[in-house]
Amino acid sequence: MLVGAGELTVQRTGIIAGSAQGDPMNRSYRTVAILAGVAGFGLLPAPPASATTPEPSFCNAYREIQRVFGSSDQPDPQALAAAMDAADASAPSDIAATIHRATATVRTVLANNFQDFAPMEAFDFTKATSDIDGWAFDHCTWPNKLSVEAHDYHFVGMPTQLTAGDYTILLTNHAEDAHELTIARMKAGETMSWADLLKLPGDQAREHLEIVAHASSSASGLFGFASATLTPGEYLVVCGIPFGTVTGPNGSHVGNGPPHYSEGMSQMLTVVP
Ligand SMILES: [Cu+2]
Repeated sequence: MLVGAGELTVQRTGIIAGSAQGDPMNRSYRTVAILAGVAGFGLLPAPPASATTPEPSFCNAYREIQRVFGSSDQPDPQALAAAMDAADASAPSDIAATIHRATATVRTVLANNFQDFAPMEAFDFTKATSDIDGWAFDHCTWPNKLSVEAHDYHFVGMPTQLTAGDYTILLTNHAEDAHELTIARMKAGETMSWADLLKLPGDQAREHLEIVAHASSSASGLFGFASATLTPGEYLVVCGIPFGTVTGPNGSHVGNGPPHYSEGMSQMLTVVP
């Protein structure tokens, strides 16, 4: 979840962010969404089996942070603050320092009413959130965990059919480019075909979609995290990051190419009862 300035821009230029241009509140939302699980902290060493058993309250708080930033348009600052308080209070010892560092960073942005995102635009923050994502995915006893890889330019490990329910998804970047995993379905009443939708630029495609879940993994080795409640229906799993987009400790660059899905980084997902 941490994201450098570039990552923030990546979020805004991905398919999920196509409608966010110029909207400061939406910008803040995307930033925190990243914190909440998008671009992971990558390469957290796998804790030994005897590592601290996470308090269920931490896992619940973490999911609440995910929920606050999930698919709604506007996160609730009070709900976010409360969830971070709960996460801090229940932080397991072996990841506590990273959790406290990340929440402190977000609080500085909340305190200035999302006017200054600089604290959350450092790659260190992106790395920290990635570490938390990976740790939580490994240790929390959530149902229906899915581990999906992002490659240039396709997903590996994303099922094409799932049973309806709650899912936790960890996206790991195995590529050089920044990637995202967005699960979306057509808005009610849409008649456009999926094939036609995938011919559209990201900002136009986004207008036809209801985003159900989103994870972003901004650089090789980093994690992205998403939780989703999937009801029966047909979904698109897609990456809308523009070609040429990279994020890293030495700087970030947002590409001006077409979205990754134009080269096949998408698949369908059928959710059955
Ligand atoms: Cu991609």
